Amino acid sequence: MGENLANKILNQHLVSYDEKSNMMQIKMDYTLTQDATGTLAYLEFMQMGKEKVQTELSVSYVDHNTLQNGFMNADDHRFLQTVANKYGIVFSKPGNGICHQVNLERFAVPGKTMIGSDSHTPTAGGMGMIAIGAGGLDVACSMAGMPYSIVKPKIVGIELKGKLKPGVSAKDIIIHIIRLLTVKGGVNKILEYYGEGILSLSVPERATICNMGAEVGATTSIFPADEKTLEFLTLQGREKDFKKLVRDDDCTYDENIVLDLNEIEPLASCPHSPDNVKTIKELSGVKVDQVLIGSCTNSSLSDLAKVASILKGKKVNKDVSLAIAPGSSQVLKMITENGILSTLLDAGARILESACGPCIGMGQSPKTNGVSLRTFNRNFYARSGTESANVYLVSPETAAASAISGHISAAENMDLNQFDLNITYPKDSNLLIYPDFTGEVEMGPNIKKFPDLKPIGNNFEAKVMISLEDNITTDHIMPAGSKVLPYRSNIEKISEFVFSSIDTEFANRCKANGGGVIVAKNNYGQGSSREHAAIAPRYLGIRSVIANSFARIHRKNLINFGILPIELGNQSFTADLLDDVKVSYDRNKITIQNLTKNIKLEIENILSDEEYELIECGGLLNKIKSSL
Ligand code: MIC
Ligand code: SF4
Repeated sequence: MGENLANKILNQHLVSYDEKSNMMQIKMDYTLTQDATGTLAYLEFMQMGKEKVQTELSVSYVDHNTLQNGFMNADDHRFLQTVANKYGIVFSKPGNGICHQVNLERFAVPGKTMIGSDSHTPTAGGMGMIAIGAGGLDVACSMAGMPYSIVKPKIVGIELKGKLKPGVSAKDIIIHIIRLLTVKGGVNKILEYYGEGILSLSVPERATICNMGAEVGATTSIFPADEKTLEFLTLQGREKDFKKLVRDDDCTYDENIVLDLNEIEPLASCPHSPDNVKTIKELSGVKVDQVLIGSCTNSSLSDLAKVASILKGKKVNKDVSLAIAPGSSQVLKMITENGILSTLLDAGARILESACGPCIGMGQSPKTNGVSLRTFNRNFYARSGTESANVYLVSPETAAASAISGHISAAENMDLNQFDLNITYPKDSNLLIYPDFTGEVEMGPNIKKFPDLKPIGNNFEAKVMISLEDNITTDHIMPAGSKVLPYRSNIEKISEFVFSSIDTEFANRCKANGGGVIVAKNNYGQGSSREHAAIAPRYLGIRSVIANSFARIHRKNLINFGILPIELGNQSFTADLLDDVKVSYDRNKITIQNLTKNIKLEIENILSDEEYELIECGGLLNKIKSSL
């Protein structure tokens, strides 16, 4: 029997597989970091005693914290650049673009594996890579040459049939899939796309689909490397990087989904979750205050060409603010040369820097109760910076059509191909710096020593510090935005903001009680890979999170920093029953006792041997340091 594509690449990179725990260790060829997670990742890497990175390629991008208000972010950027130069990492300066977009343009190669300290690392699946998002410490370990452990994923085959109708886009395909699977439906799964329908999707469109596989919690998503891939690489002057990579025709999948592209309608993810989906028809008439086009999901040249085709000769509605962030300096240069930029400006658009910007709450917060349409990938509560705002995720086509009409509208009967994209792509950027392995690492005052985290112990009594619902995101746990992001390399300071958007007293309560435990329901920790959502609670004394289920990356981050994730599964003993608890655990079982209600629950300890050992040591960094 033949192999599917995901398993082909995984098997070529397999270091070991343990049947008992169902964990596989994978060799990672490439690593990616961005500045908001990179500072910690490199501080961690520097404790591992290596003279240089052990990967084929490691790239450090600056794209999140580009607002330099005060010295903090500039200190971080300088630290990142000097680390990169010393240890052999390519450095992408601020302004060069969003990591996932630049990676596609300059570095992604079919068949390679990549781990990145950003949950949208799977974007590179659009180029036929197995690219996985992880916490910074896991990326640091890969840079030090260690393999990466994942639960052996189930491979879901998604067959695309037919062709999209005009005005419907790759974004609508993935929003449709998110509606089918929900925000937790992809955990420990790889989504593999195939079928005649993929032949009409370009690499940037495939990348949009893989990017938002993160929104169902998937380990990653992948498309084959075929003639469309060669077309993209040729335009980039990288045809030598092409390698045909497809599934065997007689392969099978663990699960199957079939989608007819002709039947997909323009869709929107409504506030405040990507899986809260409605059709644009159902939403027509909703008045719009702001339209934002950009982010690692939809900021490619072809996205902006469609937007400009719709805006050509038209005016942005007087009550709408339209802002556009081209995904990279390459995209910006190209839209400057082929008339797209002047079309956008003539219509009344604001142009933003090539960076994450408003997607991570760096500016452009909507007005009070504002309606904001965004081509981004996350509309979690308060992520935009305005708690009362309503954020909808839509395609670039819908965004542009709505910017003109002033209310949510689909792009019907519009010619989307008014710009020639077969132009010469700039190959080199002065914003990419290649390392010469010299110099010393510069650590400005914003870079603080990594705190010592003690093991939690096998028996402890603790108070419940917060009790939460389903689908708590890492944006709830550790908010981002322009006020908090500058402290990503300062754990003491950033810990003051844990849960601050939903519970301003959380940090103080933890301090007053010497920490405690967190209880929650399903899919705790969905969204971003930020390990700060584990380190900062641990710093505040959180010992365990007791939940029905966890999102993949966050569960690993908790273990990496010595917090015990207790997974209740479908137990009817829900989190609500807990207040003061006593927790004890050994290799086989975990006992939770409610001290005030005299209830006791015993559950199997499902941690793997490796995970159990990490909890006992107080986390992965402690383990690595003790073995040096
Ligand atoms: C995000 O989109 O939430 C981020 C910001 O890119 C994060 C990383 C971070 O928090 O720094 C992610 O997706 O992993
Ligand atoms: Fe940046 Fe937004 Fe993409 Fe995260 S989702 S990498 S913040 S553009």
